[in-house]
Amino acid sequence: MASCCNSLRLEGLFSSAFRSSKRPSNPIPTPSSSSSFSHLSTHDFPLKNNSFSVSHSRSFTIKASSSSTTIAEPEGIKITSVPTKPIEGQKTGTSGLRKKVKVFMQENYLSNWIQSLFNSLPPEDYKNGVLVLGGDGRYFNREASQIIIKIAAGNGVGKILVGRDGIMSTPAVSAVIRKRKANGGFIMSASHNPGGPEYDWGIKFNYNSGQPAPESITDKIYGNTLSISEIKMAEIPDIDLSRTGVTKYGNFTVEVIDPVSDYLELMESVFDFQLIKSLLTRSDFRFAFDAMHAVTGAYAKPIFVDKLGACLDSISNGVPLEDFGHGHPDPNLTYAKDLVNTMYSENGPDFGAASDGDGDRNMILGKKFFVTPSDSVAIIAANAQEAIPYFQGGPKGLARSMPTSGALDRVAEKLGLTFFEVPTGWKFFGNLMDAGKLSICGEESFGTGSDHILEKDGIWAVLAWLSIIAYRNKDKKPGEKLVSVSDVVKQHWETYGRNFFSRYDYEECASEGANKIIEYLRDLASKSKAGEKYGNYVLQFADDFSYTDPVDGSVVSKQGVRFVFTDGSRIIFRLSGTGSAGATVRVYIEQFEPDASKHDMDAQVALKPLIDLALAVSKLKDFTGREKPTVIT
Ligand code: VG1
Ligand code: CO
Repeated sequence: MASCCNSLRLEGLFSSAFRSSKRPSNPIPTPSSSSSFSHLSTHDFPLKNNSFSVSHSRSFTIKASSSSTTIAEPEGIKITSVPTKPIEGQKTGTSGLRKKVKVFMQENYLSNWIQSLFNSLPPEDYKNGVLVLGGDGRYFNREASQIIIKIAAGNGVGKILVGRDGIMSTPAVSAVIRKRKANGGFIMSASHNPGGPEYDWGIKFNYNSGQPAPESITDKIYGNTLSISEIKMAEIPDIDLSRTGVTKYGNFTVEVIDPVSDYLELMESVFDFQLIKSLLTRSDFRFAFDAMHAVTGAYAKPIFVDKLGACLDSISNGVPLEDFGHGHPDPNLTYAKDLVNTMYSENGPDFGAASDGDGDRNMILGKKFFVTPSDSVAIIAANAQEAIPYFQGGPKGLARSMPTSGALDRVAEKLGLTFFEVPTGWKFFGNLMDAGKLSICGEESFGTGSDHILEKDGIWAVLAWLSIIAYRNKDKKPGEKLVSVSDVVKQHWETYGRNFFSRYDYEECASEGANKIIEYLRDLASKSKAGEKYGNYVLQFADDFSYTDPVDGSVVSKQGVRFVFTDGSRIIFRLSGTGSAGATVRVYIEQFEPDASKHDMDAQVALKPLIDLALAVSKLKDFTGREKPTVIT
């Protein structure tokens, strides 16, 4: 046992790993001893209603009306045509379709969307093909898994690979699609949005290189939801997802797979696990990971503890729960408060990290130190070649979403790398990666990743940071002062300057006021002229960001109104595309500071004049009636 474990008992506010949950019912077990059952026939398939299957009487979202007709019986599977009608509002946002659980539970709501997706894909992309199905363990995933499996079978899919208990993180789904050469995959998650009967559910579709479906597909799906008239359902029993193994029904196969192994294998090929282990097992280094009762609970123990030698106590909230233990699985300073308190306490750990609902976001903290995500991606890019074997030959290109700070731009410039600025949402990075133009990218919203898969990847970001810290300390003897997270960040600022950055979120505003703000700013931007004075700032340009994809030439517009000043400072406004109720206004504020003597300032203090300017220019209080933001990052 690693010596660190003796010193790693975290007290006080830090909740210990695998503690009894605030909501102990239906915990979804972490991967452990699973028995395999192969080639069970329909007859010996366990039809009993165990905790992960759904009784037919609870399959309420499928309207099996008396007018259903049998449309085919290929080799023993009966496929039924279930009549349905279009449902309004099934347009996907920044990342998949997200609504309240109650909306998804309405008759045929989920089924209509899934069938519309099959109606949107060329048949050769799924007929007799392989699809992947995973999710973050949230409420309604069990029912949804069974519905998706039946509609996939009904549409002629050959095989579906499902994570045990329906669990698979977004990055792991992307990894499995790529490794198993699947045609695509579904992710049952509303990501960082809260879960439970009163909260959110969501569905995302990733395509054949594991990337989030581009707008060309999601627009087609939306179009088809407006004209749908039938759902093709296979009449097969509910699948027991609690055990790995293969089940066949005629030409259709369901394989329940371990959600961790393919992903772990990929991580071992990207990083030097021995190097990371040498850090995590040091007695003078303490690590803390908060899985927020979300999907990385299933990954944290096998990866950080079993493989890399971290202590079990270093994992908190490590069991995925249907309602995330009443939490909001968003790893930021507001919603990951327990971890933040631990990291800022006297004698806190040296390194802290958290991940979101579906495991694609990350927050990185040092001892009493928060790494802003815009800095995080820049620092990973600057250190990748020396600390991470996957980047041995150097990264190919770098990219960030438009509102993310320009810290990464400076690294690209110094390293002589191609650089891209794309709209908010990971789907815009995929084409660049597929075309071999991009290696490392990130968003200010706690998303960081590389072309090892085509999704942002929370655990990857944590391993990247651990690699950097481990590399910097590899020759340090016990007792010698270690290079800390804050040392790495401060050295980076010394070299590149500091891009102060903050984001203000005004959640659940009335849609009307929120829309008006954006209309007002769009108008203001279109009328503004270079050289105009905004307080002490001089305008360089203002616009509503639009983007032409350099690979396929597709154009997206209205991606955020930005005011860029002559000193490089920016204020940016956009509406969230991931909410399920009302509207969230996001205000992004950035200012570059080359002077190292000012780098230690608190971001809120350094940015105060610019924040005040942003609020005044947008008349935010007047339009929303809000005095204060709900979340400050
Ligand atoms: C937010 C973030 C965006 C991120 C998206 C999905 O979108 O700003 O950067 O890609 O969430 O992340 P919006 O439209 O609400 O600003 V996740 O982890 O929720 O899939
Ligand atoms: Co997410």
